[in-house]
Amino acid sequence: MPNTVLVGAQWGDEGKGKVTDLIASGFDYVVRYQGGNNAGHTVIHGDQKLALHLMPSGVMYEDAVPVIGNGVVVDPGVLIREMAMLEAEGISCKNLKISCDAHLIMPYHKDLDGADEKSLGEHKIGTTKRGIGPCYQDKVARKGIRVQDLMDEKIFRLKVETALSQKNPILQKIYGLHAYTVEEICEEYLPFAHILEPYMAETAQLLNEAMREGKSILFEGAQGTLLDIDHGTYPYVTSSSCCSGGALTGTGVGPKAIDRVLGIEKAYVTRVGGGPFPTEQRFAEDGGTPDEAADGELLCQAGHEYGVTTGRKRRCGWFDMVIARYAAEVNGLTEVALTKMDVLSVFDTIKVCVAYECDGKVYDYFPMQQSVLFHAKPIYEELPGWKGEDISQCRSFEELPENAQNYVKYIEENVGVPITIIGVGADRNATILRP
Ligand code: 2SA
Ligand code: GDP
Ligand code: MG
Repeated sequence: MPNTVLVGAQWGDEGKGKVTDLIASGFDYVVRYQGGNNAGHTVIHGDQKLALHLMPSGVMYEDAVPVIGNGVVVDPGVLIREMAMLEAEGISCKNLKISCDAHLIMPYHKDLDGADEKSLGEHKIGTTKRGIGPCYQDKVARKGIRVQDLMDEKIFRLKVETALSQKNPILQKIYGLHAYTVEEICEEYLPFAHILEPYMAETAQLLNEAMREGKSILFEGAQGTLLDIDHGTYPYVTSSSCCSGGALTGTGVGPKAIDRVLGIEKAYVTRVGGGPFPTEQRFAEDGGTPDEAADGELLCQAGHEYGVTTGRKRRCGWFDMVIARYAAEVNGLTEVALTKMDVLSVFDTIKVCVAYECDGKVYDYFPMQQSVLFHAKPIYEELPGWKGEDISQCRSFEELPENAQNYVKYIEENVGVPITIIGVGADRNATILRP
């Protein structure tokens, strides 16, 4: 199998969990390289949906080794609970490897995430409040506490003490929140060490050794291109490198390791949290016009667009070719999986944004200035739909209604990357493979 990076090409929730699960059986290792338990990746197990937050979606196959790379931020309590949930479902986590260099999400990170958001008022980012941003802040500031620190009680205590000397005044004096004692944190975190120690590994070495032995790796991205700290709609982004480049820094493999970059795109677009979204069909409660609200609500209900981690209603809109082309470039996409095509069966006609208009200027490329993106008016092409046709049983491209085939071809031609996988339902097998 070619070593593959699987990356979200929009604002996350494109169906990465399903596609990872679909292709994971062919790989020896499935590796998460960034983000933390802000992610919510849905996989179907038997007749129920499982939400994975930290565990790579490859855990569903016993032969694929799931790896949490150094670029991930780990909330150890959440990870242990997730492992217990999976074991209770009969899914073994015994092969899991956790990078010793991954950073730990500490209790004060979660408090600070909530407090920072509150202080931003209407300009808030709309984070998942899982402590992701504050944990990455400490990593970059060289004040983080890592998974390996759990292995030595003396070092762990010392690091917590140093961290608290800086965090407690902020928590208490600026935000009026609880100040932690070293003992309190050690009591909660040190027991995690005994549970997690068997899984801790030098994962960069492990993966490089595996590649020398001819083993294959699937790198599972979380969130999406437009949420990337560098390439996304900053500051309305997450704090990690979601794009394909993050797969290298977040695991410790070199660029020559990557053979294939698979971008996951929904057949429409969703976003959860704040920030610009040119093709958004705003809900009535968000000030949308009746037409917009009707389309937004239809997408949301037909697509069950609610956050897997927080339960928030996702903002919905039409497919955006400008961001699709941008994602193809910044990730170096070699293939695309187009998911949730079945959801579009509720529309007579389907709009696709081909460019933006702002102050009399037309942009067919991702605009340089964020303010343009905020004020951009989408220029749409309207394509005929396949309303009322149930495409969820289609298993070959030729079985799709002609207008659905044309929709796929239209996106493929305009983005310039082959669409090799088409999602027609949430199940693993509700998929069309296009060799
Ligand atoms: P954070 O918590 O610091 O990463 O939030 C920063 C922004 O990143 C967005 N973000 C996400 N967007 C889509 N899906 C995500 N995962 C969950 C899901 C989200 C949920 O699968 O549905 O349940 O709400 C995810 N994680 C982070 C976030 O909304 C902010 O805009
Ligand atoms: P991820 O974060 O990219 O893994 O995506 P999420 O799991 O947050 O959200 C995707 C949702 O769409 C999940 O509920 C999936 O079960 C579902 N899903 C994935 N692919 C398809 C598809 O092709 N059709 C339909 N109807 N649902 C899908
Ligand atoms: Mg998700």
